[in-house]
Amino acid sequence: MHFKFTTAGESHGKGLLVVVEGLPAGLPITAEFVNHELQRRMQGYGRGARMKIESDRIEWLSGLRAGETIGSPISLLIPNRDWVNWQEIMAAEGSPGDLRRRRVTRPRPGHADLVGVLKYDRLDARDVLERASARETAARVAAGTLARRLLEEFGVEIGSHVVSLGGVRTTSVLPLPAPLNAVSDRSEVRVIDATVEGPIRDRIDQAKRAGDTLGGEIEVVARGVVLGLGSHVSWDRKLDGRLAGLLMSIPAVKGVEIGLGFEAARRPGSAVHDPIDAEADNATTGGFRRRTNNAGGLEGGMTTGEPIVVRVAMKPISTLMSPLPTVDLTSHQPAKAQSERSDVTAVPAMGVIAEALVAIVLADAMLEKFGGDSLGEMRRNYHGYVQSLGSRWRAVDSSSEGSTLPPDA
Ligand code: EPS
Repeated sequence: MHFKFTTAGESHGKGLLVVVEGLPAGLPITAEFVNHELQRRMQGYGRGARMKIESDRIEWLSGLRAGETIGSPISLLIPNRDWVNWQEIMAAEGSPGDLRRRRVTRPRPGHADLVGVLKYDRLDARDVLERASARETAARVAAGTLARRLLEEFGVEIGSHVVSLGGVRTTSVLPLPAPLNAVSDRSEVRVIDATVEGPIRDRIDQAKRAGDTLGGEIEVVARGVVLGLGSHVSWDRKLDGRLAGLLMSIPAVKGVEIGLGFEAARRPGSAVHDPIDAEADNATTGGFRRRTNNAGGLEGGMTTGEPIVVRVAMKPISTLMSPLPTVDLTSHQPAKAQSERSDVTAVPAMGVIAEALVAIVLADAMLEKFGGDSLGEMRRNYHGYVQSLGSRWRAVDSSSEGSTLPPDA
């Protein structure tokens, strides 16, 4: 079984549609639970006027009865409140007529506009930007929240925080609070280091005045993930690759690091790899623990049972209020790029989106390993695995078979 999902919908169309398949029957979930995550995604200092218009809430279309999944595909709708202002421009049918004069013809450097119109052979960059818009991430957060609900049943907690924004870095606060979001969600820029809150806000204000935009980095931490999700045996089963792939698909994301990430490349092995200790009562790690977690919870493409730690870097949004030079596609003359209402930064929101996508990858790996038709079946599979994790090695210690093994086997 796999967690499969698809999204549809334009930024200023009627709404966003999500279809999720693979969740077992019997998983309790409410619209309120999903709406809470959608609201979290809409927050953050530096967001634009659109977020004052929207109030994202889902409408279930299928897959649920009496508050529980029934095993069939789940579909849901997130209506766009802004649709009322765009009905004419975004009408599904009718002649282009008047729209010809309102075309987007000055592609923004850094945006999908130019490549999209050429590749798809369109005469209006709106046909591209509507789907390239980060509005689509609302749909992914909804899908990811269903995954998060499944993971909760198995004791997994996922949170995130901003580690840098507009070049202002937070100092690391270790150990990280748990649950992480209880602290980061209290901050308008989702930092847990309160001393940088003011400087980051100032940086955003400054960029806004200059008509500029800002990028930054976030960190996602997933705790309580059992050892052994993913696999070392084939490239497409390695969980680090699956995480990086999905996270890199967030609009404007340019980099993903796991654990120490790029810093690991600069250190000797003795300062990178996490020494192993025995910890008999730690069931989800098979009776072991790591003194450090530089690996970010993944070795050989498999979860170690330590927290999964992933950092994601986002470039500044490509819609600038002080637009960059481009070419007008109708005249082929130099022009200023299209400047639409947009955000100064969406880095705090990106953390919420990244959490949702990490949840999707983990739920997918859980379903692959323990999946069943019902939540009860999945639970039995999970607990059976956890109970037997490492048991053969424990038996070796006391059995005669064990004594025949070399001491370092
Ligand atoms: C976006 C532009 C802005 C953002 C939008 C992403 O929207 P608009 O063009 O309507 O002002 O607010 O993000 C969202 C709508 C959202 O829900 O996150 C873009 O061009 O990518």
